[in-house]
Amino acid sequence: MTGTAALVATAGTASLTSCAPKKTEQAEKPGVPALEPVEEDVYPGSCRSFCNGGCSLNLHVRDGKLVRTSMREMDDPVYNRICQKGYTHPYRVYSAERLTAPLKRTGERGSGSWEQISWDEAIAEIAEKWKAIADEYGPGAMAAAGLTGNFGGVGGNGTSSIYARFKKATGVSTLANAVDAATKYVCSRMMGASFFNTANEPKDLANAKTIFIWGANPAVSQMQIMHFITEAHQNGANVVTIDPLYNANAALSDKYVPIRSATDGALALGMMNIVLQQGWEDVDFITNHTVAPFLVKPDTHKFLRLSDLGKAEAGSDADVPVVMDAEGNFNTPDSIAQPVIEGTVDLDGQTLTTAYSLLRDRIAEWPASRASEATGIPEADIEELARLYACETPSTIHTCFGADHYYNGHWNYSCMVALALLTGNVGVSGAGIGVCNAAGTNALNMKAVTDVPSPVEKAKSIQALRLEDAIVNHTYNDEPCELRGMYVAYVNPVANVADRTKTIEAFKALDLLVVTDMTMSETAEYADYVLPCCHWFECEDIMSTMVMHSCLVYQAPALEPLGESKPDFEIIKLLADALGYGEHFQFTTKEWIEMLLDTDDARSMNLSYEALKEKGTLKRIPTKDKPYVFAEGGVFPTPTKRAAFYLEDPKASNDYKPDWDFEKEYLPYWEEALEVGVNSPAREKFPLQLISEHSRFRTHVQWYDVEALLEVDAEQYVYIGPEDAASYGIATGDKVKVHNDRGYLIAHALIRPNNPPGILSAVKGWTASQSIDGHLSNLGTVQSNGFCANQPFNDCAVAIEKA
Ligand SMILES: Nc1nc2c(c(=O)[nH]1)N[C@H]1C(S)=C(S)[C@@H](COP(=O)(O)OP(=O)(O)OC[C@H]3O[C@@H](n4cnc5c(=O)[nH]c(N)nc54)[C@H](O)[C@@H]3O)O[C@H]1N2
Ligand SMILES: Nc1nc2c(c(=O)[nH]1)N[C@H]1C(S)=C(S)[C@@H](COP(=O)(O)OP(=O)(O)OC[C@H]3O[C@@H](n4cnc5c(=O)[nH]c(N)nc54)[C@H](O)[C@@H]3O)O[C@H]1N2
Ligand SMILES: [Mo]
Repeated sequence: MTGTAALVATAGTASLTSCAPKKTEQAEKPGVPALEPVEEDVYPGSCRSFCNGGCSLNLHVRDGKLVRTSMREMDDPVYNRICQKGYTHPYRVYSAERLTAPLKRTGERGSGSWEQISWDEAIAEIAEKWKAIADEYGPGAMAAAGLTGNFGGVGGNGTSSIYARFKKATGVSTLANAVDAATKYVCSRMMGASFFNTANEPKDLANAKTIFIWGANPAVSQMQIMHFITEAHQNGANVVTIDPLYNANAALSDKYVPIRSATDGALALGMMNIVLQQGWEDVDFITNHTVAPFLVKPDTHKFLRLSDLGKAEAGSDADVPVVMDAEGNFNTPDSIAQPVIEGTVDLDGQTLTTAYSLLRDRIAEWPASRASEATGIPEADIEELARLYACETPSTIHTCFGADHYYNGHWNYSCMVALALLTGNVGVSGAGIGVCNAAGTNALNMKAVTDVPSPVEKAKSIQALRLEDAIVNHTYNDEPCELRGMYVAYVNPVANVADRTKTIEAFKALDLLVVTDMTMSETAEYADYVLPCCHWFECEDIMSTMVMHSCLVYQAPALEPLGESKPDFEIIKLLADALGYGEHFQFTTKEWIEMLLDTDDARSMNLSYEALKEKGTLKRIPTKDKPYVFAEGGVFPTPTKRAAFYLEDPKASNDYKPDWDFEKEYLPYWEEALEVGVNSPAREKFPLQLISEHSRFRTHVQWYDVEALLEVDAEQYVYIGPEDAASYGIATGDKVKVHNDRGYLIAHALIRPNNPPGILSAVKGWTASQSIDGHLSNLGTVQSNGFCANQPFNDCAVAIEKA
């Protein structure tokens, strides 16, 4: 916050006076003539970019206009940060692309013909059509979509927002985006928490001796984390980057390990093989904090439980898995201090095996030589990686979605998580695997958010991977399905769902498509009605989830809504009212925040609306100043409180039943990716892989309209390594066409030594109108894993030619 800021009593409008604006003065520098003091109000704001940085900003407002943003001091100053995206918000707020009035389609879908209508007309017409669809086909024939646009906890797509309440009240289906889903799925089933909750707080990286940047690009995609890694490195931590592309993290690492794409699971299995050979496993952790001593019944694959011994009712809470002592007695884990973790036991004519022995058998299938063959990493390097990770501890795996965006994503991550468990690198300071969200605490009154009646017993979820089925063919999982209309906010499926041509066809077939956005997104182009929402700084909100640090961040309504734009919070209330649910939506944003903070947890951390508004950020960490550690002491948020490298009852997250193969799910498992695997048939016609990179200058499409950033990042390139460039006769600056059976992208080529032979890459987030021709999202497949629904963006085989 600006150092000498004095409180002033006035601000632009009555509604703004309560925001504790600050007046700032230009600091005098020796030798520089003093400038006229500048009158400006400084409001607290929150960047809501889905880099999950959740940075706190000062919004400098003069005469009601945002003139600049600056870093705002956080309640925990180690998270004081701002990036080029945070600095360029004024360009977004006043972008020529901003929508300023509701629009109604007048021509064919996607023809770009619109007429401006009033809010009253728009809401009344939408409600009428919505109700007609719900009356004819049921409330679930309308779906709500939302993703990264704004995770605000009041008016955004945050789980604590009014949007969550609206979905429940209307009984709409949810469009399941199936992005970044393999990691979430693996972490939930193995460690009891979603991927965004299984890492320690970022500042705890200072306590790591070894950091593997494995399938992540923190230099670009987790800027709130990167400096902790560089600081740890300067303080002596080993930093290793495992990535098929040589990126900025690789450049600062002690060791860069170029891995063949989507073979991370094989690497983790090979490393575990070495760990076991060398005796580097953490026996105490395995015994006491994992399912290692549980006994697996061969017929059902389930653990032996008290009910099998006649000591509890099957399925009751008391029916816990049992373990065995050295004398062969069975009892609950609490009653046996040193359970047997290896071997078999005969019981009632069956041979039961400990979960740990089953894991060891699986690992034994993966000697370093096999892992080396699969990954392209020399055996000696795999051995060194195993030693570093298991011996130079605590070790953190900083991972994100590099190995997730493949058909085999969840297999890659199940092996990586098993490696962390085998070596005891979870649940202690300096260790962990995953990404941190809100320092492990929610503290919000989530029950109140959805405490509203719903017209459906259970809302349906429709995978974005099956839009064509659900909308065009009216079938989903071989059953009749009516998906007739969609309300799209905070997301842009036409730009981001794989196989874009199919997405467009599906959206064209909808009876009603309503898009609420700040700008005419590529999805809005196909809408019947486009509703203009405010920029984040034009409405009151909080960032409560999807932030990596440990603070709750306040967003003051610093600016008047541009044109006729309205806050999403108000738009949802208008829609709810017109649809007949208005009585459940009688809140102001202040009341909503107060409702969220009405919990004992929030009170115990002194989180109140007034304090939040005054300070802008409030630390909300149950462990006070000590960094939050996930599953501290090895206590996992699973039913058994243990982590599971063996799953007795694996549940598919993919609801397309025919492909379920349980044999691949009980234990860590790995097989090749779908299109970019070595023997994939797709490779015959399309020999190259295309990796999507995330942009340093955008999050997905957001910031696409910022002139200042377009000056330094003027166009989307296809990156190609020197070897491939030579063999295809391509030079930097050539127009190239990257294509496969699904579509193409035409862009200029840029030869970059970072790309090894066989791998092209391109930055995602460029709109169709910013591309020479085609679109990156034309190229990806919606063919997803038989067990885990996930969009495999990088599992993408292509060919390249000069255009
Ligand atoms: N080819 C390819 N495709 C990919 C990926 C890839 O690697 N390659 N990555 C995928 C991943 S990881 C993700 S998470 C998705 C992201 O996909 P999306 O979440 O669809 O990303 P955006 O296109 O940025 O869409 C966000 C939209 O929300 C709007 N928005 C911003 N703020 C607000 C607000 O306050 N209110 C409302 N109503 N709208 C707002 C923005 O203007 C924008 O149009 O993309 C996926 N798509
Ligand atoms: N600036 C910015 N930040 C963002 C986003 C953004 O668009 N811009 N998007 C946000 C979102 S929604 C997401 S999902 C996250 C994504 O966060 P990250 O997953 O960190 O995303 P990327 O920057 O694509 O980095 C992934 C890295 O994995 C590598 N990789 C690709 N394939 C493999 C593989 O098979 N194995 C291994 N080991 N590595 C592989 C890539 O080369 C790349 O270096 O970033 C978030 N943060
Ligand atoms: Mo993502």
